[in-house]
Amino acid sequence: GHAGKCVWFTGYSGSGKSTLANALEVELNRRGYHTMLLDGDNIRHGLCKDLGMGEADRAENIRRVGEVARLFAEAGVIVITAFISPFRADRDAARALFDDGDFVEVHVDTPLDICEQRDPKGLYQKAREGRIRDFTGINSPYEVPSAPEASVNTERLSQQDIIMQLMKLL
Ligand code: GGZ
Repeated sequence: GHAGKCVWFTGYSGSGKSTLANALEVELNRRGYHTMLLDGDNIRHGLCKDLGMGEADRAENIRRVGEVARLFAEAGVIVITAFISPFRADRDAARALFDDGDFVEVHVDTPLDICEQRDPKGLYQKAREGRIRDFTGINSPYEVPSAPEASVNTERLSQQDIIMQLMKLL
């Protein structure tokens, strides 16, 4: 199929990736598009349950997500992914699986201090207390995308504005 694409959200834990990914999926479905949302809930508990949060395991997680995304896209589905995907090389390897224009990288550019204030799962606090190793932004790096198709600021724009911005890209 040739309508397939991948919309790849990247950003810190608590940045709003999953919320935006869900809202984008709802909007695409409303317009009649067939979509597949890949996130930690359906990937890290199944296909990638053997993987942890060290750098090599994250690379493997993202590699598998990229390959699954490509398979769905080949079947004509619009795939939306929501993973921190902190390493540029891993995101670029996923991008390389797609034709030009079919991989739309979206940096959810919520500042770390805001993500840490939100702390919806209490993970930042745990990480600060030294109870989680390799926590992105605290003791594991996040490499900011150098040329994302979109960079969205969840503090300044409403969710609806962001979704409209992304729809124009697709
Ligand atoms: C970052 C972690 C960690 C560590 C568990 N670092 O906000 P969440 O909770 O629901 O999403 C985060 C998720 C990160 O998994 P990803 O598959 O997106 O990561 S990657 O793309 O880097 O492979 C967070 C939770 O798991 N979590 N431990 N150490 N986030």
